[in-house]
Amino acid sequence: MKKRGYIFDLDGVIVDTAKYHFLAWKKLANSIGIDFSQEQNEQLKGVSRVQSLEKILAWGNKTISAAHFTRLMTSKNDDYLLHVHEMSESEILPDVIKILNFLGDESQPVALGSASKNARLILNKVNLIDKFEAIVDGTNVSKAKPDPEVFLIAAKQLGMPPEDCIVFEDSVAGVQAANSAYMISVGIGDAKILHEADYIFRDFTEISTDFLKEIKKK
Ligand code: B16
Ligand code: MG
Repeated sequence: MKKRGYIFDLDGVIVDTAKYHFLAWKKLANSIGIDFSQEQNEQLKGVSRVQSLEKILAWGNKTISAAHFTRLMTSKNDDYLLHVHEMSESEILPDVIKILNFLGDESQPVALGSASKNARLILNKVNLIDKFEAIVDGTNVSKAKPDPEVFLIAAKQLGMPPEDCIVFEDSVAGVQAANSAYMISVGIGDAKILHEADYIFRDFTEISTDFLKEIKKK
C-alpha cells in the first residue's frame, strides 16, 4: 500500500462530542437570555470556541465586555468538561478503531487535526492517544478552519506532502480547509451538507480497506 498521511478530525469523526457542546452552549446562551437550538449547534461544528461564542452573541443581538466574554468562555468549557470527564471507549464512533488498526498494521502515518483545545484530554479518555503519530489541535493553530493551517501542520509533522494526505472531516469548514490544502477530503456525515468533499460517507462502517488503498483526488 502506498504511504500516505491520514488526518482525522476529532469531534464528529472519532467521537460525537457535539451533543456535549450543545448542552454546554445551550446552558450558557439561556443564562444570558438567548435561545439556542440544535440547528444553531450544527453551525458551530468545527468552529473554534471564541468564534462559537461570537456567533451566539450575534444571534442574540447581544454585546458584552471583554471580561464578561472571557468568563462565559471559561464557564462553557467547565460545563463541557463535566461531560468529557465521563467519556470512555464506548463513545468511539462505529468502525473508527477498525480503520485506525488497519492503518497502524499498514504502518501508515496517522495524525489528528482538530479545532478543539480539549483534543488530547478526549483522546486520553477514549484511550486512542497512542494511535496518533502527530496531534495538532486548537492549542497549536492561529487560524481556524476553513483555513488549512491545522492540516498543513499535521502533514508537516507526519513528513508527508499535502497532496499525499487524506482528511476525514464532518464539518463544511473542515472539508474546505482540506481542499484548500490540496489534500483528499473525505466527508463523514450528510452528503447534502458536505457536497464539497471529494468523497462522502455516512460513517466509517461504509469505508472499506480497499477504498483506503485506492483513494485518489477527484
Ligand atoms: P473546544 P473538531 C471542534 O472540534 C468542534 O467541532 C467545535 O464544535 C468546537 O467548538 C471546537 O472544536 C472547539 O472545541 O471548545 O473543545 O476547544 O471538530 O475540529 O475536532
Ligand atoms: Mg468535527
